[in-house]
Amino acid sequence: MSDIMKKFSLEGKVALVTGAAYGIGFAIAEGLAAAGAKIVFNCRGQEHMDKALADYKAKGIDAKGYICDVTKEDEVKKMVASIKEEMGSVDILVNNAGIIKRIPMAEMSVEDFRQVIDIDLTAAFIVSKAVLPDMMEKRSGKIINICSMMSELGRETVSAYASAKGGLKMLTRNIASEYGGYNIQCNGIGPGYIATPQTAPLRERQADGSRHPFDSFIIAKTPAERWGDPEDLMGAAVFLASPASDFVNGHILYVDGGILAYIGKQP
Ligand code: NAP
Ligand code: GCO
Repeated sequence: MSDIMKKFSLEGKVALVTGAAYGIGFAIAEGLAAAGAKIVFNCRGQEHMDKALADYKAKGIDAKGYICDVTKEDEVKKMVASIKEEMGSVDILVNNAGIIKRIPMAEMSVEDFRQVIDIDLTAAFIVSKAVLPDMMEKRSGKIINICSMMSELGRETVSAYASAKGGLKMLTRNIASEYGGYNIQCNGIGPGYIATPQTAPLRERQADGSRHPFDSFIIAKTPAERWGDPEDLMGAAVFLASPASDFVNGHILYVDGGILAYIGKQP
C-alpha cells in the first residue's frame, strides 16, 4: 500500500456507528469496515438487530451489535464498557442514530419536539461523553456527527429536526474546540437528500405513477440531478475517520450533490 493510501487505513481501529442497522449508518459502517475497522453498531430492537447482523455477514463484515437506545445514558455506558472489554476502546464514533418528525410547528407537541432533540442532539452528547475518556487517555480519537442540510437551512414542518441538526453542528465545533488538544478530531458529515427509509415518504410515487412533488423539487434543487445513495457517504466517512484528516477539526463536510451551492433549476 502506498504511503498516501496508508493515511486512509483504519486497520485495527474499533468503530462504533450508532443506529447502523440499515440506512446511512449501515453504509458508513460498511465503508469503515472496507478500510479495515472493526465494526460495532447499535439499534433499539431485536428484529432490526437480527436482520442487520445477517446483512453485515452477507457483506463479509463481522459486525458486533448491541441493543441500546442512545438516549439512555445507562444503556450507552454499559454498551461502551462492553465494547472496551470485548474489542478494545472505541477509536472512531459515528453519531448517526436519528429520527425526524414532519409536523407544522404550530401543531407539534412539546413531547414530539423533545423526542427529536433527545435522539438527534442530546444522544450525540451522551455517546460522545461515554467514549471521550478513553480517547483522551489514548490521546487519539475520531468523532463524526451526522448533520444535515437542516444544519444550515430550514423548511416547513421540520422545526425540531432543524433545531437538533443546527445544534449538532455547534456541538461538533465545540467538541473539536475542547478536545483538539488530545489529538481528538470531531467533524460532521452533512448528507444531502439520501434515499433511505427516513426519506421514503418524500419519494413515494403518486397514484398516477408520477414523482412525488418533493421528489421533483429535490431533483431540481440538486446540481447532480439525483437523490444521494447511502454509499455516496462512504468516502467522506473513511476520510474523517482516518489519519488523513488528523488536521481537520470542527468541519462539516457536506455530501449533498451541490444543493447548498445552488439556487435551483428555473421551473
Ligand atoms: P433511518 O433509515 O430512519 O435510520 C435511522 C437509524 O437510527 C435506524 O437504524 C434506527 O434504528 C436508529 N435509531 C433511531 N432512534 C434511535 C435510538 N433512540 N437509539 C438507537 N438507534 C436509534 O435514517 P437515515 O436516513 O439512515 O439517517 C441516518 C442519520 O442521517 C440520521 O441522523 C439522519 O438525521 C441523518 N440524515 C439523513 C438524511 C437522509 O436524507 N436520509 C440526510 C441528512 C442526514 P432502530 O429504529 O432500529 O432503533
Ligand atoms: C426532510 C428530509 C431531510 C433529510 C436530510 C437532508 O424532510 O427535509 O428528511 O431533512 O432527512 O436531513 O439533509
